[in-house]
Amino acid sequence: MNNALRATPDLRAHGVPAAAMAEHGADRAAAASALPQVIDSDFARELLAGLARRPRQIAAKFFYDAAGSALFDRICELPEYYPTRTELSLLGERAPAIAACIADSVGEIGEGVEIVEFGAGSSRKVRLLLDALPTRRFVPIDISGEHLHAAAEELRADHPGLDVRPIAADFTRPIELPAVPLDSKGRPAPRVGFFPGSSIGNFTPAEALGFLRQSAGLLRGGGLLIGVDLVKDPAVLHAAYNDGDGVTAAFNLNLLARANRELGANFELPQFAHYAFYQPTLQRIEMHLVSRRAQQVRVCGHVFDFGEGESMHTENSHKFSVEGFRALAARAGYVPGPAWCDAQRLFSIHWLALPH
Ligand code: AVI
Repeated sequence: MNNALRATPDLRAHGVPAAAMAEHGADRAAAASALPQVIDSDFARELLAGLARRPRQIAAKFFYDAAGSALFDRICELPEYYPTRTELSLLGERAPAIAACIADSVGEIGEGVEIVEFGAGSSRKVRLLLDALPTRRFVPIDISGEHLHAAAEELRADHPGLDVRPIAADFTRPIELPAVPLDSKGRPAPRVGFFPGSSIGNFTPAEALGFLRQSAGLLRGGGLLIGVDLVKDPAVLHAAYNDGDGVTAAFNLNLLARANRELGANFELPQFAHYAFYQPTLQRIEMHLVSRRAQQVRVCGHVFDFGEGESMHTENSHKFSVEGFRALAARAGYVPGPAWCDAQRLFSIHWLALPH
């Protein structure tokens, strides 16, 4: 079998790069009825392109439909997955110092800052910040609209005076924020970005730099508070992405389940294995879905052959040194401020300032 995309109506029309298709033949009969509307979604376009590419790859942002977001929330509770609890306790313990540092850095807080959270999810961590930093408006941005709006409702109920303006969007693309609120004297609220969870690690280094540059443009005069996972014993990293309950495996496989649900694909989930390992030369965890046998899969009318052992690369999770991350932030135009770490140096939280 030649691991090829074989049914090819006109993938170019659906955003699949010509280079990715060049080596593939067409099966027009299968394609005739194969253009459901869902093919216009980003997920459909990127999955088709990713399946046609070698090595096969898809952006990690597609994990987060409602089911994937719920699985990720379960990952965050796992004993092996140290990042969430470590960052939460760091934030809890250091919130007064962090808030004082931010207040000092942005100058006049006036009637409160505006917090913009990138990839807000359940907005659990920002609550610790809201308790410590006078805030008049909170703008959570997340790709998973359902999850986002539910979390926004809960936050409104708990913080009646807070203006909560959720934006369901992919923040890796250019994004427009509502105009900064003005206080009674007409002064703009300082804008504070919040990007916890080390989601920056899910970008390639070039994408991470691109995100930091783009966010610096949005946050001028304020700054960014960002959670960054640290390099450490590979055994600790390995366990965090290979939990005993198989929740991370379910999270990874949900990508295929999502394709079945949304795109009418026919991935047989038991025929794919979750595979996650630490790649020390690139300082990152890689997650893959590995075909357990030779098999064919149909997605939006296109047939893909998987060889036994062939992988689809689904996620990178880069780990950083404190100094390495500060250097990256400085390249993007930030002025790195303090970094707070837990006693075991598992995780770090950085304040990156943006003077006017
Ligand atoms: C969201 N992101 C920072 C998580 C991580 O650790 O890279 C996603 C994740 N993947 C597997 N487990 C958690």
